[in-house]
Amino acid sequence: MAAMVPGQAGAGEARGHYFQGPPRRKPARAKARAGHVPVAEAPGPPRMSKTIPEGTADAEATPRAGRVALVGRPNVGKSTLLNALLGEPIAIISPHPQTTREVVRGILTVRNAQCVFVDTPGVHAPRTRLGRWMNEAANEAAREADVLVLVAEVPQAKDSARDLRPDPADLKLAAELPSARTVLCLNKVDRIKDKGRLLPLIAAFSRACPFAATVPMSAKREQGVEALLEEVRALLPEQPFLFEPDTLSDQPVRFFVAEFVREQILQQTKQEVPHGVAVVVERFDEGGNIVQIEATVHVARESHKRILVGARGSMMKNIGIAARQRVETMIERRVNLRLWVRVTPGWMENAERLRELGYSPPQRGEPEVAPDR
Ligand SMILES: Nc1nc2c(ncn2[C@@H]2O[C@H](COP(=O)(O)OP(=O)(O)OP(=O)(O)O)[C@@H](O)[C@H]2O)c(=O)[nH]1
Ligand SMILES: [Mg+2]
Repeated sequence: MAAMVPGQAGAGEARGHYFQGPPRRKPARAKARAGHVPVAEAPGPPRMSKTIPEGTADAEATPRAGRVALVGRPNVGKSTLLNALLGEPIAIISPHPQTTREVVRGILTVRNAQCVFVDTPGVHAPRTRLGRWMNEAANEAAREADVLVLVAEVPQAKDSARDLRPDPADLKLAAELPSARTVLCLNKVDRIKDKGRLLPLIAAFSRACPFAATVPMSAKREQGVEALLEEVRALLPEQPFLFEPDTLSDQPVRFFVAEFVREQILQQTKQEVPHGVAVVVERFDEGGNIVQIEATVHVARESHKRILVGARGSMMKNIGIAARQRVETMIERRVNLRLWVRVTPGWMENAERLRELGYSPPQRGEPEVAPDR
């Protein structure tokens, strides 16, 4: 079955650009699917897709489909959850808060249900224009969603005698969401040995908000993923699929390339450097045997550039190697990735610079006063 490229006329003509992808890896998708996973590349903005084997659709049942926003505070594990749900590591993850800056869409079609998961930036008290745009991107995704998953983390248990309590910021967020369509995902349950300690925490959450369901889970260990999928599926509206069933994401490969470079910077640098970095893919040429990619890494300060480049370019070299490997795994082709570092002072505050670096302004305009979260 040929992989379709969503939203593009004459996708079949792009057949020569489809590649064999890596074998499936993770549980939710793996249980539903068998065989190989082609990743598609097409002319114009490249996009990705996967193939579902024939015969998995339930012809009798009415299809369900919808947008499912994963929302929550920074660092609670939303992107880890997206990857666990999809069985593919498309979203970048790091121990730093505010890793995700723009929404990442990942599509999972299992039998007669299609979830268009939308991973969102963590809702936080913003200190820059970029931060305000990030919050608004999360709000917008929540407004447009059919189903919401509020991701909260089990708090670190310092005192084992005390009841675990919800973070007040989680309760504030919960109060703003449509509870009948919201599932609470209590992530990082692997942090506590005695699972009985979850009960008062769940009770406190339910007193504050009548969620449609609550699912304790560990996205990192891929525990509870199926249970969450079942709850989400039950809340999806009955309607035809929004994308071809074999679509993994409708975002272009270029977007993921920039994200994978940023992920390596987040992992290999410290303190304020990773937060001041933006990556723009300048060239994506897949015409030859090797895909040629060039990208510019923008940093806010000269001192950050020195750290990022490292002694005789060693830091950038390591970042480039790791990011290239990640891209090669995704598109199953050999890649030549060239990176440049450029100082672009104040890019996080300047709306024009932000647009140039690929960030989208809020659709409803910027709030006059930054939300206090
Ligand atoms: N112990 C534990 N850690 C987890 C779990 N899920 C995610 N993490 C870790 O939590 C950190 C943040 O994960 P992310 O998925 O980047 O969190 P996020 O909510 O997307 O963060 P932002 O993009 O900043 O909003 C990473 O270090 C993850 O490895 C889990 O189930 N258990
Ligand atoms: Mg994230």
